[in-house]
Order: sequence, then C-alpha cells, then structure tokens
Amino acid sequence: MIHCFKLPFSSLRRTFPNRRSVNRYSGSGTQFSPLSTFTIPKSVQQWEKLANDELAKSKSKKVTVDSLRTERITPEGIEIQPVYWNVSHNDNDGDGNGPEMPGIFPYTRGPYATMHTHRPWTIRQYAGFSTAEESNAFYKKNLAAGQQGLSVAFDLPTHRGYDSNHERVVGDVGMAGVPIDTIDDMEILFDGIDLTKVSVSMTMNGAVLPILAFYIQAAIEQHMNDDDDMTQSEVMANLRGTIQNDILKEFMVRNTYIYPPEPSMRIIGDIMGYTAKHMPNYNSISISGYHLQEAGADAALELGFTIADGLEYLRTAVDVAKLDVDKVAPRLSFFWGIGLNFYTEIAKMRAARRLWAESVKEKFNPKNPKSLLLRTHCQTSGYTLTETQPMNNIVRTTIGAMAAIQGGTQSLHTNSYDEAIGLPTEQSARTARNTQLILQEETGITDVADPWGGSFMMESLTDELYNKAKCIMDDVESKGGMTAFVNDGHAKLLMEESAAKKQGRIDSGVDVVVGVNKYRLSDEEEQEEKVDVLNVDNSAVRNKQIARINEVKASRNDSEVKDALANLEKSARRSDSTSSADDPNNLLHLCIACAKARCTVGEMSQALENAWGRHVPSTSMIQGVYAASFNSRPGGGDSEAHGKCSAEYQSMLDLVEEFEAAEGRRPRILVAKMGQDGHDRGAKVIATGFADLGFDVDIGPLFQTPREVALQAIDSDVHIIGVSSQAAGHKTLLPALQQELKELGADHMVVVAGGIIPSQDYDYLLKETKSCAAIFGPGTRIVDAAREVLNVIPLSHQ
Ligand code: B12
Repeated sequence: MIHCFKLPFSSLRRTFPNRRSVNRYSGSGTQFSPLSTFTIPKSVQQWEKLANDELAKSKSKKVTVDSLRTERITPEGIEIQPVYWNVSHNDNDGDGNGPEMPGIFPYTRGPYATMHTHRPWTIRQYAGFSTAEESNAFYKKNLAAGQQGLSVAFDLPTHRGYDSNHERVVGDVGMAGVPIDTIDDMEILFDGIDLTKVSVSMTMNGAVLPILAFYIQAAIEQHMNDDDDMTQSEVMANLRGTIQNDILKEFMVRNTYIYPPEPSMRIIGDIMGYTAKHMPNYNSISISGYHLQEAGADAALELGFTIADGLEYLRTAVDVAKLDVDKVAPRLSFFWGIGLNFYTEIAKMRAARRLWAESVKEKFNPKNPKSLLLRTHCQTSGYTLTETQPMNNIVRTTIGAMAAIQGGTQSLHTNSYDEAIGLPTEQSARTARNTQLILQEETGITDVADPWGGSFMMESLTDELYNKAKCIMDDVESKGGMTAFVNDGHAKLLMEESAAKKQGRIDSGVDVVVGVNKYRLSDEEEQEEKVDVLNVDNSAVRNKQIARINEVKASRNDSEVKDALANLEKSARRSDSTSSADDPNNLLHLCIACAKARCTVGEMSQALENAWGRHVPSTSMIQGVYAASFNSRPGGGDSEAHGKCSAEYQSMLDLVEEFEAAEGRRPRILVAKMGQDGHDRGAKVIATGFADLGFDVDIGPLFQTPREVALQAIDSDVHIIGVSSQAAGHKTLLPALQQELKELGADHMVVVAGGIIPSQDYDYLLKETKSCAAIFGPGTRIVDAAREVLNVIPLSHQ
C-alpha cells in the first residue's frame, strides 16, 4: 500500500457548480482501486510528459518527475508530490481527459507543468531613483545579493516625454524614479550589466518609443568592441525582458500617457511588429491589472478590464498591424496587483489564466499552444501599506507575496515597509527582497504546483470570479471594445467609484486597517516607530541632468539629429500602417535612428507631439458614494463603531451648513495636482468626499504648474487650495505655489496639503516656508480632514 502514495492523488470532492463535469466522490485516498488496475488519466499522463520535458531543459542537476515525487521528503517522512489531483477524475469527466492539470489547457492550474517545483519565480524588484549612476550601483548590489532580474522605475518627466530641463518638471526630476534624457544616461544605467544576459523589465508607456530605442541601442553599443563577436541582430535576438507598453490602463489610472488613444495604439502595433521579428525573446507588452487595483478596482474589475485590454492589443496586432497571432501572443505577459484578500487573489490568478486561454482560443484560434498561456508578474499591493506602524507592512507584504506565489506567478516584486513614506531605503529594500528569499528557500512553498487545485472553496471562488469578469468583458465588448470604453471615460469613473467606496468603508469603520482606524498608537508611541527616509536632492539631480544634456547636445552632429527627428515626425503624420519590422517608417526603427544620433527623449517626444498633440484628460467626478458608506453598513465591521461614525458624519454636515449661514456661501475648495505627479486616487476621493460633505469642490486638471493653480484658485474665488502630492515634489512645488499667490496678490488664500509627505518635512512646509497651513498624511479620515479645513478658513480672514 505504501506504493500507492507515489501516485499523486487527492480524495477531495468538488461540490462547486462545475463548468464541464459531473463530479463523483471516490472515497478517501487510501480506498481507491489497487495500483495494478488503476489507469492514469490522459491529462495526468500528458502532464507527466510535459513536466519531464520541462525538467530535461534544466541546466542544474538531473531532475525527473519521479525524482520530484520521491526525493522531497518532510522530516515526518512524507513524500511531497509535485502536483495533486483527484483520483475520482479518472474516468468521470465525460470528455475522457481526466482532471485539470498545470501546463494543460485551460491552464487554470498554471502555465507550466512543473511551476515552482523545480524553478521558483524570479525575484524582480522595481527600483530607480536619483541618477543613472546611483540606480546602477543599486542594481548591481541587488543582483549580487540574490535578485534575479531588473525592473526599472523611471522618473515622471521621462515617463511624460520631457527632458529634465523642461519648465514643467522642475519639482519632479529624479524624485520618483530615475531620469533618462539621452542614450548616455541609459548606458550609465546599465554600465557593467550585460543586457544580453540579464532580463530587464521597464515600466514605460508614454515615452515608450524613445526609451525602448535607447535600451536597444545601448545594448548594441555594449557589444561594439572589436573583440566582441556578437552581431547587432544577435544582440537584439538575445535581449530578454519586458516593456510595459500598456497604454490603455494609463488613460484609466496611471496617467503617464502623452498622446491621445488612437496614435498611442499605433505605437503599440509598431513595437509589436518590430520586436516580433528582431527580438523574439522579448515581451513587447505587459498588460497590467496591478495599476487598476492600486487605483481602486476590486478583483473582478481588475480581471475583466485587464483581460479585455489584452484582447484589444491582440486585435490591434492581428487585425490592424496584420501580424501572425502566433508571433505576437506568446510575447504578451501580464501583471497583477496582489492585495490582502488572500483567497480572492489566488482565485483571480487561476481564473485569469482560464479566461485568457479560452478567449484567445475562441477569438484568434492560434496554432501554437504557447499563444494561450498567461504568464505573469505580480506586485504586492502598496495601497494596503500604511504610514503608521510601518513594520506591520512586512506582514502585509508577506501575505500578498504568498498569495501571488500560490496563485502561480512567474516573477514578483515585494514592497518595502516604508511604502507609504517614500521610496525605499537600502534597508527596507533589503527586507522586501529577503521576504522572497525566505519564502523561496526556507518554507517549502515552492514544492507543489497549484496547491489549491481541488479545494472546494478555491475552485468555487475561481469559477465565480471567472464569471464576474466575463460579464464585465461582455459589457466592454458590447460598448465597442476597450479603447472605446476607455475613451468615453466610463472605465475611469468605475475605478473612482470603487476607490471612493473603499475610502468610505475605511472611514466609517466597516473595513479595518490595523494601526489606522483601529489599534492606533499614541503620538509618542508612533514617534518610536519612525523609520529612516530616503532623501533625493531634487535640484542637485536636475543640475546634473541638465549638464549632461548640454554635453550630449554639444558633441552630436546637428544635421543628423535634424534629419532623424524630421523622419520621425513625417512617419507620425502618416495614416497607413507602419507596423511591419521591414517598413522604413516603423516608429521604433526610426527612434533607434534618433537614439543613434543622440536625440533626447524630449526631442523625440516633441516630434511625435507635433503630429499628434498631447492628450487632455477630463476632470469629471463621481458623487454620493462616500456618503453612502455612512448611511448604510454594507457588511463587516463593528456596528457600534459604525453608528458613531454616522453620527459624526451628520455633525460634519451641520457644521458646513453653519458655515454657509455665516459666510453666505458654502466652503469652496480647489483640489489641485502639481507637476507630473499623476497619482489622482487621493485627490479624487478627497474631492468626492468633500463634495458629499457639502463643500463646493473644484478639481484642477493633472500636471498644473504652481502658477496655473494660483490662477485657477483666484478665478474660482475658492477659500482653500488643497494640494495633493504623492510623488515627492512637495518641497519644491508648495513653496513655489505660495510665491505665485504672493505675486498675484492672493496670499490670503489658505493652502493645505495632503499625500506622501514624510513627517520630517512638516516643519519645512508649515514653519520655515509657511507654504501650507495643515498637512494630511496617508490614512487621513476625510471627515476629520474636512473639519480641520473648515477650522482654518475663518482663521485666514482674521
Ligand atoms: C496607488 C499608488 C499608485 C497608483 C496610482 C493610481 C492613481 N490613479 O492614483 C499607480 C499604481 C498607478 C502608481 C504609480 C506610480 N507610483 Co505610486 N503609489 C501608490 C500608493 C501605493 C498609494 C497611493 C494612494 O492612492 N493611496 C490611497 C489614497 C486615498 O491615499 P492618499 O493619496 O495618501 O490620500 C489620503 C491622504 O494622504 C490625504 N490626502 C491626500 N491628498 C489630500 C489633499 C487634501 C486637500 C486633503 C485634505 C487630504 C489629502 O487624504 C487621503 C485620504 O485618506 C503609494 C504608496 C502609499 N501606500 O501611499 C505609491 C507611491 C505614491 N507611488 C510612488 C511612485 C514612485 C509611483 C510611480 C512614479 C513609479 C514609477 N516610477 O513609475 C508611478 C507613476 C504614477 C504617476 N503617474 O505619477 C511612490 C512615490 C515616492 C515618493 N513620494 O517619494 C509611492 C510613495 C510608493 C513608494 N514608496 O515608492 N502608484
């Protein structure tokens, strides 16, 4: 009987409503038929073959399915199986295929047969800050310490296609990522890192053409020494990694778009066409649900929109760019955000694989099974991490990481405990990376592929999420596909509604956040929890970048630059497809020529902008959702606490009415965003929350300069300007706003600020520069903020 344990089995009954099969209970694991008469189901045989093929490719010691079955023995003497399945599925499916297995259509259980059992996920930490030199040193240190791939975070001017010397980016250079103005910066960024050997992921969407062109040309130039035997095309063929290049979600939530949707989709077609031919190992797009979740989407919305985005890109490649689906689909990858709803996140990843495989099969009928595989990167949620008691965040991140791993991720970023304070320090980044190393090397979590397969609850949850996401996708399709859905602003509003609902649930006590709305520490205790903060010297970085831009411009051939940029602009003005890799007007091909000529990111972006213009987003706002959380209690939480919150909410409404009675009008606030910071979740929930509380609310557009904010505030005659700042521009931009108000004779106007402002900067803003009257950090309850804001208005008139 001991022999039987070598067969992977499970005695689980699947009681959930199954899509394909009628399920029968086959008794406990030790009761199934003797081994001699047991027929291994077809899918399990297929799995074994696939698994052995995957293992045969391994460069390390010889491993086979049999060795995986028998050599991993726990201290209790139990052999851990690489995969478990339900013996009752032997012959009961009707389709004769047997149970679902990892690596086999529809891939619910994983894109590969062996998953992490032989090769764990790639530890890929997203990082970039200050200068190319500092980021390069950071990357090298991390690679030496066990990180397995690079992931570059660019600064906001680069994302938005501005050189560091542009007047609109004064407060942003080097603050929330690394600035790349020229190919020289890119070469410094990867100095000593052979790009044909290390896989590099780049989060770039708006300025994707110049940045990808720099990366390709920098790799080529790394191999231009006489003693190097790689040709240019061999270098390109060896590039491994991913460019995010997912513009649709930029319009919905991430806000680093540059051009309007239509030409933005053309860029994607051209990149897919070029890379499919020249860079067969490179992922030309990473379709991101992560940003949707961080902006407020729940799991079903994240899933539905992301799969719909993926289908839209594939349609662009196949129908518009006329590419072969089997050339493009295997090079698409996905990116999920992983929050704290442990089971839901695992189910989401399982449902996503099935949804993608079935949708691509049905709509594109590819020949290559790899076209159906959903491979994914994951990042633990930063939104769930708190400014208060930051060490609690290590626990939250570990839980997210475990969900991502058990959901079957191919690579993972784990956030640092100081996420809600600023960019990670060396120490917090180390802890974040070590979280993954501990999971990989100390826990045995990698031993089994899809450990949740066959769990009544998990299979049911997977099916339910699948169905919900499918409904969302059908709705999108009925409205003409994702581009149309994004274009009319509908998608963005759904996300904002979800974010306002979440804020209302937290503020009214329905959802608990430990250390924020429950189990808070006193101010003194909180002081003891303070952690170091990474400081970037904005003006020093900017000056350095400007000096390098000037150097590059002085050393290049101006007529080459002019020609290269003119060719790019001319192509942008065309209306025919240029996505073929062999088309001389392919936009990526032309940008590589620009990179070679030493054009800057700003120059290339401007050439395209001349033809296409810049996208102007709308500033619409939802109403009533925040208030609803206080009026009804949608499950969860403590009813007594909720009752107290509702009473408090009512008293706030009364205060606003009293203000109106005294002043002759409601309190009026302009919620403003300055610089290239595109985080608008906080600004939008503040705007909708204040509006629900009776304030008159104006929302400024994204990307305003301090002068533009001052002018809008004066024009609208507001009582208060509420600046929301998340991307570390506060120390430059808030004093600049104060200066503008003074120059315009409006310094009676009160400014308050909110967002990611480390407490060490409070004195500088409140006392030294007097650039704001109050600061509201992460975790602020909107009801509390509104009361405080109301208090500072009369004071300003005395
Ligand atoms: C969500 C998020 C995103 C989303 C943004 C979605 C969106 N549309 O807003 C996504 C995933 C797209 C994103 C992207 C990026 N992000 Co981000 N992001 C966050 C995150 C995790 C949460 C911010 C958030 O929305 N919280 C929820 C809202 C409700 O809270 P809040 O904004 O703090 O607002 C509350 C209070 O602060 C206050 N408040 C805020 N404003 C105001 C205004 C007034 C008047 C009042 C009264 C109160 C008030 O009240 C609000 C309610 O409680 C933070 C880390 C964190 N945990 O805070 C990083 C963070 C802000 N991101 C960061 C970075 C670097 C980026 C990128 C630039 C990365 C890159 N290089 O590519 C990109 C680019 C984004 C861009 N276009 O600017 C950094 C900024 C670093 C810094 N400050 O030094 C942070 C701090 C993470 C980190 N530690 O690295 N991000």
